[in-house]
Amino acid sequence: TGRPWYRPFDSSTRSFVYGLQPRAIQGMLDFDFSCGRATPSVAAMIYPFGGHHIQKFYWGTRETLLPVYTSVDEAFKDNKHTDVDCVVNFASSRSVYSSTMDILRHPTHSQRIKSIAIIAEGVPERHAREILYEAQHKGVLIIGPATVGGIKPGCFRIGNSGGMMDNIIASKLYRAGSVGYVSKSGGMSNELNNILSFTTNGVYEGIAIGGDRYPGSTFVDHLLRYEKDSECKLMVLLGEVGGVEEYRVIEAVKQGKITKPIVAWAIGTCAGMFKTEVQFGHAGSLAGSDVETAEAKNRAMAAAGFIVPPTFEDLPETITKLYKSLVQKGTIVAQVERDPPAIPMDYKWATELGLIRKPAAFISTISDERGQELLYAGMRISDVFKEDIGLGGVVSLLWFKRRLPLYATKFIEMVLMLTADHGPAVSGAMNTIVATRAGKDLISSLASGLLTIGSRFGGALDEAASMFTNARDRGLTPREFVDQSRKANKLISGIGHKIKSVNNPDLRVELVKEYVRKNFPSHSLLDYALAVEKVTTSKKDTLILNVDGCIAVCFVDLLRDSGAFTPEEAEEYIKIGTLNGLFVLGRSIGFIGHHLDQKRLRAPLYRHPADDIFINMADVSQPRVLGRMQQ
Ligand code: Q5B
Repeated sequence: TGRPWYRPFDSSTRSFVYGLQPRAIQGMLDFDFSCGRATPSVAAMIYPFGGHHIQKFYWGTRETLLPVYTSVDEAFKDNKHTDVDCVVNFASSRSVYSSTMDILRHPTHSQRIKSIAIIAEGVPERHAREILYEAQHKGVLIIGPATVGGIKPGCFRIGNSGGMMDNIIASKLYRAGSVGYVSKSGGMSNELNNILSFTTNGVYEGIAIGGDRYPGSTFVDHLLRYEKDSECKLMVLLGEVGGVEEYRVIEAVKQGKITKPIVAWAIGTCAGMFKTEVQFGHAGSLAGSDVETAEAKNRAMAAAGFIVPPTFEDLPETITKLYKSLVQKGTIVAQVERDPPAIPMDYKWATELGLIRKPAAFISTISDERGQELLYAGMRISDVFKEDIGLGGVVSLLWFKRRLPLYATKFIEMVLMLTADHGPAVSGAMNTIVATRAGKDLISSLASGLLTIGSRFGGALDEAASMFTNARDRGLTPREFVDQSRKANKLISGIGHKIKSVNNPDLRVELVKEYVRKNFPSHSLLDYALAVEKVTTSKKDTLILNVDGCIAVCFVDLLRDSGAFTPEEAEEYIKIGTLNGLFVLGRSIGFIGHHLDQKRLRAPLYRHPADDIFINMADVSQPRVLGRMQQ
């Protein structure tokens, strides 16, 4: 990639991210976009589970696709990503060793990778040392383990370094400044990003080396790079109690290898206030000897000519002074500040902040599963059982959004039980059976049966409700209603049955009538329908009030006279097809039963006997010629 050794990251750095880290990658891409990068800094992901696939990310307001490879080898193969020279390794402490070694020891492509950031915490020290040995051997810069990584403003962001996008913008990390810093922790790096944004022209590069005792690269490694890089004008070293890394920097300064000004502070000066030795957050932040205390380090760094503030609180002022003097000397030439870029905010985040609103595409008012407990029309599922509202109660909640009186929910259950099946010969059951025998699955066979329900079979409830209601509301006598229907050549829905008749009554209808007469406050429409039945059966004894018709008129009585619905609601439920729903729901039980029955019987494919079909092609024996040829 032609970058000098001291500048591993620039605005064309491309990386592989090891691990499935969509949020971190989106953060990297948002950062890239804010910097005005031409291409995303992540070229691909490597993730051993889930197979080779592609993931979608935002690139500004548009979307871009990134491949997910299942191994390091697959990512390197065929020279697909020759521009990649960095790996951000999110593998867990268990797999970070093998994945990093896979990269470092890759037989043909390991030379391409120049830097690896290892994010995992808890990497065994032996593994960390072996990785470091291999990396040094191959000339690969290791950042971490146990680090957020680092950031090169305007160029490249390692994983989640720099925090949320609003932090990145506030700390002006979308463009380069002149200060190179090193710290151990990601949290303190964020603090430095912030301090440097208001005390100087900003960060040139910042690296958190990680808190372990054996970091893959140390303060001095990065400071030596900054020394060499002419764009970096001053350095900040934020050390801490424990270890001797600060002394290696002192050594480099003494040897003249580092000449640029360093503002430095070792955190943990409060350790002396404790009676016993204090282990701070990081694995390495424990003073093993006097020289490892923060106090001793600050004294030694000051003695070596570093600019060490009296306290950490004085750090901003100390940096400001140094920065101003460098500007005065002309070492730093302040650039014209550019406007912070507009970063598209994630919809979810913007909604959480209350910044945007959007009309919902759907409205739903019957159930809610988002809370701790599922709600049916506001009633907790546990209460559904506690109060034993039964299936009728559940239907009343989900269909009518209210509790109905017990006689009504019992009626709903009765209807479902009565309509559950009517033998294998009815059209819907036949279709279910034929579909099952053709090898279809339960849902297809059920659907095949359900699709048969219509105005003649099982789907006559809605029209029956509306015809009887209209006739009665218009003040028609039963005979006038029958006569008018006949004149209009219209069959009365809810009247007539293929096999049931006055002499062979449908006992289901008898049960419904009995229940309604006993339990409903009013059954005026049922009475009207029975009067109509008297007229129709006087003509033909199969023209009885059938099961569809009887349930329909009784349900209208319930809607109109139970007191649970307004007149408008009652009309609406008749109009929107509620009543056929009762037959559909009930009969689904039977259709599923027929499907299972046929499966159990291993029933073979059904083919209807041709001799049972009168085939007559007489009227097509001389095919008509259509269109132009006819002329
Ligand atoms: N006529 C049900 O027909 C059936 C008349 C009528 C005035 C009428 C027929 C009909 C309306 C729709 C209806 C639900 C097709 C039925 C159900 C569930 C089921 C099914 C099961 C289960 C029966 C003979 C003569 C003709 C007609 C006249 C017939 N219906 N007049 N109003 N409604 N009803 N469907 O027996 O002068 O001789 O020409 O469409 O309510 O589906 O068990 O099978 O649980 O699964 O073939 O119970 O009534 O009678 O059509 O030969 O007519 O009566 O005009 O007069 P049929 P057709 P004419 S319950």
